[in-house]
Amino acid sequence: MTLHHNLIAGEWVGSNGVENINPSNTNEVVGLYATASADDAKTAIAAAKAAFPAWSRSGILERHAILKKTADEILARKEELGKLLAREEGKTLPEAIGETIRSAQIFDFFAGEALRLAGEVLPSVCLNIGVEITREPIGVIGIITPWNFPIAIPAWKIAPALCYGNTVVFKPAELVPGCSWAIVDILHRAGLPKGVLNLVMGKGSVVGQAMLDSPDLAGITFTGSTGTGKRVAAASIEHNRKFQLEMGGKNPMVVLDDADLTVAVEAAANSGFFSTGQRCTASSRLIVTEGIHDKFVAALTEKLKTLVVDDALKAGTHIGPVVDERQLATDTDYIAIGKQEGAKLAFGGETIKRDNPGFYLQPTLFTEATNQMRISREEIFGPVASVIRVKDYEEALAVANDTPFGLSAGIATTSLKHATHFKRNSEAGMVMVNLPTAGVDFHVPFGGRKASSFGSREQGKYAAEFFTVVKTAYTLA
Ligand code: UN1
Repeated sequence: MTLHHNLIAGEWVGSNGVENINPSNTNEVVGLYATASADDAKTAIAAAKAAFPAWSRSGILERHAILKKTADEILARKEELGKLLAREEGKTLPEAIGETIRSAQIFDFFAGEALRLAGEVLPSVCLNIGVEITREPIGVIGIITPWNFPIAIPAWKIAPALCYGNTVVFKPAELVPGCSWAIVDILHRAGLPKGVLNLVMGKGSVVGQAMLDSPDLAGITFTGSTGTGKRVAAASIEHNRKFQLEMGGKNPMVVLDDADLTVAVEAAANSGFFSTGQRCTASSRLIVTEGIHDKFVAALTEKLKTLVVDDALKAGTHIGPVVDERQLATDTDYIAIGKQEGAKLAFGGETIKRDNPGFYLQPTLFTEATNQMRISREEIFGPVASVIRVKDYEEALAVANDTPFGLSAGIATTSLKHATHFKRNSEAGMVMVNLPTAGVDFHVPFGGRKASSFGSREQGKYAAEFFTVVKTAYTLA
């Protein structure tokens, strides 16, 4: 099997390979990927630092062309890359192809943004002085990405970093190096100068730690667990470095008596269970008012019965496997905790066997849950959701906001008054009306509040906040 190397200073290097295993069939090795050492990470950071002066002054047409070429190749190879994604991560092939298209759209968007870099010109309060406000790249950016969106999240961090003239050291999640390797290969062949983008695949404790400890990273953008996010924050403050964190969620979906039942059930099934519930935007707290509660639980349970859990590549699969053994153990531990806490297991809860050995788990629904239970407060990151019964809209809103997290929140209602009030009063970064809490656009800001996020928003033109620094220049006329 060929070894996929790390890219450091424009060269493909590295020898130690680890196997990338397919969670739908653990007998299958998707590929062999190099692991970087702490010294490799240091060399990559030095290469990115050396490449920064030239790249930060590169022409916008060059940046546009490279990002556009990358978008076009990803799109042209969407079936192949989607299949790779489904094999390494376990989301279904249609979901994986969708994510691959999204990643092409992100590169396309930032190819355009490179041509739209702009500033402001203002008069000074003093006579005969002009003020210019411009945005400059910040320097070398460390990018650390999670396993659940192996191609979209790398895209939405790498594309703006390069678009605004930064250089990059990129460490993808250990479990899913395949898509990351593929997009780095595409960007490299699209003509990025040596050292502008470096790939260091490997362990968080080794490669990630070397990045956190480096005085030469001007910024780190991280998506992953709350625990690691806190370590990124602490190390970044130590080094006076900019940081942007996207972490967990415990997203509520409110269902009111006046909801369209079909709309509510579709939204809950999608955001609770699709992508195997492995999305920080998944809704795991279904907060349902009394009048519709029993009908909603019955209809959602019927819907769950129809969802096929199987190999991610099989036609007709709705829910692929859990990503690995460790995540499966977390999910089943939480299912046991939910039962101990007194929630009622309304559907699922069991691991299942399929033709191939894989990490298959039934979509799992608890009812009679309270918002104080651990299954309602802690992020599980699996296909597990709980229904919390409430009296009315006011109680639903209070319960929705009573959480340490604040990424995304949804409401299913036909009342304009309640939808409007919820949009205004939800303490989440993103609010969805009659839509799933997960599955976001690529051209608008993404991010949350409270323990879900830290720093400025990702995606769309708001990405410029993190990837640039503002300069104010005064000139005497
Ligand atoms: C989506 O719901 O479409 O890690 C995107 C995550 C998020 C991305 C969610 N950063 O799940």
